[in-house]
Amino acid sequence: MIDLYYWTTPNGHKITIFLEEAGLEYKIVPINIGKGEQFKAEFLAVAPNNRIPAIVDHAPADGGKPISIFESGAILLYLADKSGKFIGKDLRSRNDVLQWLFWQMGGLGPMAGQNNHFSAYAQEKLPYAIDRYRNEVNRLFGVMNKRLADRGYLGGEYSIADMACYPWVVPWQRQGQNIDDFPHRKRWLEAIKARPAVVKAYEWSPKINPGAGGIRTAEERAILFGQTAKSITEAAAAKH
Ligand SMILES: N[C@@H](CCC(=O)N[C@@H](CS)C(=O)NCC(=O)O)C(=O)O
Repeated sequence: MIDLYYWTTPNGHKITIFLEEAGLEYKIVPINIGKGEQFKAEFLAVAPNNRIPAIVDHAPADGGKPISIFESGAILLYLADKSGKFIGKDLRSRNDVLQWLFWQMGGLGPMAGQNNHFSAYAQEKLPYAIDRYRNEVNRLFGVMNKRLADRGYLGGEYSIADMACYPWVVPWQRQGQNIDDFPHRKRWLEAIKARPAVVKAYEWSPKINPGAGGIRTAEERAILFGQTAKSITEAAAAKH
């Protein structure tokens, strides 16, 4: 049994997609990041970066005590190795999957996150920041489209690299992009969207976070966008 510390965001969807695809048994532990639950001591013990997702595996392969993991890329890699699924089995295909997984973690995810922040969430609309991140996301979409021109999925076969990227491509409109400019990517998006496990993974959203629609209130913005090192020390102090 795996505990998944989850909220209904792209990084959360990556892991429900994997768990559904692999048919692993899991329990959702909701962490409402708009309410500040990512600062609770129990969660910080598992995820010291105060970000979802995180997991606890109660039956690790070495038969030892439960293992906790934070960072979605590390979680996907751990689960792929645990189940022997969705990661290339030979040196070259595994290498392909890992390159595109890390490309998502270091490029697409952070850039799309900043794009969203400056275009949708920032109260002050800064044209330089908006253009900078929208253009960078556009470049990354182009890189991915080219990669998909002559293969079905990023690593060849469907893998954790696709599961990591998919939730960040779904909101392409919100990212200020036109999917029709990226036909190979559009075909890839539709193929993944139609997978029964992906449909099931996204069904958690309305159950866990009914009426989800991003960060709406000043209180939510203060919790999410006003963080400094103090946020963690204050959370730790509040525990005692
Ligand atoms: N690099 C991290 C990023 C995780 C992340 O940014 N999670 C967001 C939700 S998508 C979060 O928990 N935000 C809470 C906060 O900002 O306090 C990963 O891939 O796991």
